[in-house]
Amino acid sequence: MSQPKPCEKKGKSAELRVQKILNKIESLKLSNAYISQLQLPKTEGRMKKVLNRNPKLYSFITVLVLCVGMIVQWFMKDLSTKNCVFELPSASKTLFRPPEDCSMCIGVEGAVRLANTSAQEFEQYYAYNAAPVIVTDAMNHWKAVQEFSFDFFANFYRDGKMGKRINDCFYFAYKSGLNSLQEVFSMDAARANLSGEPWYVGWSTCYSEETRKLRSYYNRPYFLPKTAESDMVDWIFMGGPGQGAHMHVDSVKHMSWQAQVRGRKRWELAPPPECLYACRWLTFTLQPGEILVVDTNRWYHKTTVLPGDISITIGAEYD
Ligand SMILES: O=C(O)CCC(=O)C(=O)O
Repeated sequence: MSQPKPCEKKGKSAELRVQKILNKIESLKLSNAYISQLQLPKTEGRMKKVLNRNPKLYSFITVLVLCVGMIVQWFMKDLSTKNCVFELPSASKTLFRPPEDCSMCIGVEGAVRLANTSAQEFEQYYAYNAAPVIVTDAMNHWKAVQEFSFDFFANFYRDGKMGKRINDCFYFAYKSGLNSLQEVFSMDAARANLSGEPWYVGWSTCYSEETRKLRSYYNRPYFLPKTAESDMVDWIFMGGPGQGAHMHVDSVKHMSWQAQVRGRKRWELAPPPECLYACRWLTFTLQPGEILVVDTNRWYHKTTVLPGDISITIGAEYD
């Protein structure tokens, strides 16, 4: 057997000393809380000596501690206004999406148009199916059809207390260059009336009070399954011809309905990349008064507002 090296000897004696201390603690029956409060002056002193001898190490540790402190503070500030500490970039969500079963889109040739359906029929054939469906008669008697306009939302957010808090939730600027709802509702009249620089934006409601107030202008679509529930979050997309959402896939929780309150919008649905050879690319136009039901978590989608009126869409998820 070979002789133990000096460092091995040191290791052994340290181990023995630790074991002795542990035995002593055991015999004294000290509580963990008491032990954790004990000072370790020798270790502290040694640490100070090491740091005094290495000013570079000392500066590095100081900078590190400062940085960690700043990051923690930033996260804590973020926590108070957002639901999540980490928001993954949307591209990474798309990259790590599990592959789809292409039976979701094989044989789907376009969006089916329906009217005079029932919640029962809709649930049985359409509500949880990946094929897109357009219901043409579900917006009768909605006040939103007469009332919704750029000015309606400007007044809703500008004057109400929601205006000050609205940026806490989701907002999509697309190519508008408008970085917040405040900026949207501060644009000049010519741009707002679609005679200036084109724009298109989207946002979600943030607060129950805001959603409740908006919902007094539209109803839960009559065809949704009786048991289906929606969160207190609605989505609004608004903007002018030639504009829209770029091709993307969502990572929301559920299926959604999207009501075309004003204007006309072309939808392009692309199958997930792994199904490109098995499924068709779909294109259809949503007319004012029509509601689209589509699984935006599975179909990649892109929208373009068609010439004419401003496009205003309201939508929500349902389970
Ligand atoms: O309505 C639009 O223009 C975009 C809708 C959309 O991208 C979505 O619901 O994920």
